[in-house]
Amino acid sequence: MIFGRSERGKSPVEPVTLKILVAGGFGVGKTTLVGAVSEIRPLRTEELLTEAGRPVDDTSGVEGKHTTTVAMDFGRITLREDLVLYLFGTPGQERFWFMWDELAEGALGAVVLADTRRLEDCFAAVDYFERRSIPFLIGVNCFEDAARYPVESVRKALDLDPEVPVVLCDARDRESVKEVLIGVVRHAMAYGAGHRQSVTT
Ligand SMILES: Nc1nc2c(ncn2[C@@H]2O[C@H](COP(=O)(O)OP(=O)(O)OP(=O)(O)O)[C@@H](O)[C@H]2O)c(=O)[nH]1
Ligand SMILES: [Mg+2]
Repeated sequence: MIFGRSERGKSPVEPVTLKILVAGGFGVGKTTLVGAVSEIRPLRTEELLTEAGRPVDDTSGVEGKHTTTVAMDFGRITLREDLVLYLFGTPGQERFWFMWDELAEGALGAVVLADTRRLEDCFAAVDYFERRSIPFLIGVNCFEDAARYPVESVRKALDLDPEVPVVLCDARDRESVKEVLIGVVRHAMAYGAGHRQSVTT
């Protein structure tokens, strides 16, 4: 087959690229999730949690944790030949929330990770996306030592609108995270179409 100059070296389809945010409370597994699926070495901006930070960094419930994200996580995953997601993990701690508006710019949708032992930690993220009409999905990151709750109780506890999907996941597992991301894209396509004027491509 003969290709013209413009086609040479090009992939057959130009993929659509979508931006997805990964939000949720401190230490819920955002950096882990981005790292589990990213096909490029994820960019991380982790800093050591230090003795000096102890009064402001509430590590109760995540005592094994030694680092925290200070700006963002960044990763990429090709869901299909024609669909690429760019993942932006937000910093979990309140003192870094001033960065959220910039990270949210142009986002198609978001995953809000939740830990059932500290469900209240994701209230702020839920509020944030509700207020801005950014479609989101709740991913319940199932830590081994946390009690399992039916998704309906999580939905109730978070007082979610009925269309917001709630899924159980394991932030360390690539296939599980892929399902979550497919869920966000589907939800955002269905729900976002009527609510938002344009989708970034
Ligand atoms: N058992 C278990 N541990 C997990 C899971 N997800 C994350 N972890 C661990 O929990 C800790 C916190 O995970 P991170 O991915 O750093 O959390 P984060 O949400 O990025 O934290 P911040 O950026 O500080 O808000 C790490 O030690 C992970 O290894 C999980 O699904 N199961
Ligand atoms: Mg992190």
